[in-house]
Amino acid sequence: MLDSCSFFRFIGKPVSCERYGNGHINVTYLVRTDAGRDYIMQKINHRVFRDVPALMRNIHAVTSFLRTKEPEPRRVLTLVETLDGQVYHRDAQGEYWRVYDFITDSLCLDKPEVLEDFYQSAVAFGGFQNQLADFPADTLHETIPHFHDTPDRYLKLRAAIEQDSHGRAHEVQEEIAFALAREQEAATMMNMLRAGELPLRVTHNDTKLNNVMLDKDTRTALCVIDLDTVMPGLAGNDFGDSIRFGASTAAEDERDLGLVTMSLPAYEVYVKGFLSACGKRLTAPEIDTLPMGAKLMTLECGVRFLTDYLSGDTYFAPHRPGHNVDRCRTQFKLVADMEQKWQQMNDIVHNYRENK
Ligand code: ADP
Ligand code: GN1
Ligand code: MG
Repeated sequence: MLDSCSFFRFIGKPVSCERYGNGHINVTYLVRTDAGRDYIMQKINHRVFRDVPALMRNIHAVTSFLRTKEPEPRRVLTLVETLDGQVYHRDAQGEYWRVYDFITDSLCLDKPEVLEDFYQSAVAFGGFQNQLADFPADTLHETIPHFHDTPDRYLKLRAAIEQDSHGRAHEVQEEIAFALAREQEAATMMNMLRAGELPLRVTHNDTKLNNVMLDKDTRTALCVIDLDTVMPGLAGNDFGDSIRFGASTAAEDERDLGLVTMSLPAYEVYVKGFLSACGKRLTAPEIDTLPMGAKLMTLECGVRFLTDYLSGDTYFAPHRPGHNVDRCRTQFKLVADMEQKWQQMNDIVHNYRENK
């Protein structure tokens, strides 16, 4: 892997390059140099992101735009150029590589250790939307078409059930039934968008807690990372994906479903942080759809894991047999729990909207 390093303008000579982090999509390495500098080098998944040059143009444009508003190095991702001044390198095997400055003295959490961590991620993602509100959204390439088009995710699920290419459908009948029972509701947000009731915004689209860096000493938000899916989208979906991941009381792949619930205190803290960081930008119907965003992003993610399981695990890398069905089950458990807590979820949003 050290070979790939030779194409980038590092400060110092790379001395080590090791796998790093818990992402599902790209392959991430930590590169250290003899000048004491650290970098993040990533092999970009071009099976998922079909047009890497366009994706890198998006990231370059967005990070350059954010940089005009924020001079502190650790508060915006900084791309490291190749020796010939490009923002990515394509190797002889056709793989694409990019490098970022390592965000030093930071924390990246898979689970909030204290509620304040989750609040800080809400501030980061709300602030990200706020800062990009005047970015020209129509110049962004759609890096994965139909990414959060939930009805389209259902079409793909139906096709995978029909094909049953790995003979697994009989094992997941309960999960299939759970998903299909909610198919109509799953179209709510997309229907509102098409009817002009929700605005299209520049969104992050993958607002997991582990896509935010916190300062290791102050534990306050530093920077939003993982910008591959920055595209036009819905604010409620950005909110919702955060709840899906960060308000869960267990890991995304927990096998003991008794441990998996949606924490209302965590949800409340996130509502507060998100509305305070981007609230004035949001319309009343957008704010009203935040609980639905949480439910539908969780349902959609479960549908995606289920589809991938049925199709032979070609998208989300499994680390054990049945990993994607385990992931699907946690998502559906969370959806069921949100259905129980639906009234409180709506009350909390209304309460903070009034007090905003
Ligand atoms: P993926 O799309 O595979 O999730 P990410 O871009 O989120 O890839 O990177 C994976 C992990 O690498 C992150 O969760 C984080 O821990 C770490 N990481 C990514 N970029 C940086 C950075 N600039 N500085 C420090 N750590 C980073
Ligand atoms: C993937 O790349 P990562 O691990 O942050 C996925 C998200 C899913 C998430 C589930 C480009 O995110 O959409 O919600 O896994 N990213 C892509 O953990 O598909
Ligand atoms: Mg990530």
